[in-house]
Amino acid sequence: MLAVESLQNAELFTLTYGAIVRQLLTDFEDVDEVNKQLDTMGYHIGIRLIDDFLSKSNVTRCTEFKETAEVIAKVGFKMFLGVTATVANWDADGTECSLILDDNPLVDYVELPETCQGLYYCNVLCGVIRGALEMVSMRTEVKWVRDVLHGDDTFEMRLKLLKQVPEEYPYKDD
Ligand code: MYR
Repeated sequence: MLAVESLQNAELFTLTYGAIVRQLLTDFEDVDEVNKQLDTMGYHIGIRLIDDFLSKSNVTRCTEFKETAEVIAKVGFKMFLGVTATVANWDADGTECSLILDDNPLVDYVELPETCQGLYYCNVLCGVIRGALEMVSMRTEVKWVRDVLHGDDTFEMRLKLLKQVPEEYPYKDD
């Protein structure tokens, strides 16, 4: 049996997340629906977490999406997950890239059973990024394209900028 005292925070977080996914699978009995639920859950976390991120990280606001992707990979992932990611595979117009995780503590004790092969276990992370970016005026689409739990050699997330809404001044010049 696991002694709680011997667990690090990160391990507790990993196990707690596992329990949430298991509960969603029991409640919805459909992996596509669970994927959606995890993404939505992440979105709600993301829209709250951005303030914390901006105040703790002291990053200056990015002007380029390329810069934003690097900040997420090197500062955001490090702050909330303790790992970094590599930004790669940019498309020609610089609006779509991949974040390749160097490591993924969320899946430390996880193996997908046969019945859950379509599950994107880490979908919460896609939602977190989508929610966080929406709060800094970027509408994005975020999805997994490679997943170690599906037999791929790494975790690769595709991040696509759909629309960058110009930030408005809080007052009008008359
Ligand atoms: C800007 O463009 O002005 C800076 C925006 C940086 C957004 C960073 C979002 C952090 C999201 C962290 C995701 C962590 C996933 C575990």
